[in-house]
Amino acid sequence: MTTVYILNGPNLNLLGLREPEIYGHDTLAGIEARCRAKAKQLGLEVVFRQTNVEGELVNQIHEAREKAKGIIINAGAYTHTSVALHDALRAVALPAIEVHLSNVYRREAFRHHSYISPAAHGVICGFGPQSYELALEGLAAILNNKGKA
Ligand code: CA2
Repeated sequence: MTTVYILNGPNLNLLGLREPEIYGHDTLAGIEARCRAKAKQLGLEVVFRQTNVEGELVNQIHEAREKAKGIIINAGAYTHTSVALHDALRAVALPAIEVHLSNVYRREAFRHHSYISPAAHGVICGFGPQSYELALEGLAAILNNKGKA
């Protein structure tokens, strides 16, 4: 079975508990369940992780190099700050999809820049938890050579 890593960054463990007007009512566990159901339909195995620590995200990206064929990443606020995540994604050279629950371009200007995007195959934002399911579909297409590489 083809494995994909779904990596989540800081504060996403609080989903469903705070700021539902921005991030909705789903918890991260609920999003994980939706991802597992979608991955099953697509014939993919999912490793789903969350950490508040930037270096742990770097380590998880490195781990994916050995254990996975692709990465879906919501790096949270590190999206807008982390050269280390940019470098890690470039270094492992796996197809990566950047996801965001919110439409970051409708929000504060500091969310309009991403260090992840130049290292990603594609970006999906603004669809709430469905952003993750759309990312899984896109990644599956890439891995089946049906998506633009
Ligand atoms: O829209 C997204 O998915 C974000 O990656 C979420 C990040 C934010 O910094 C990015 O600009 C966009 C923040 C995640 C914080 O999640 C919270 C959940 C509940 C309460 C407070 C924060």
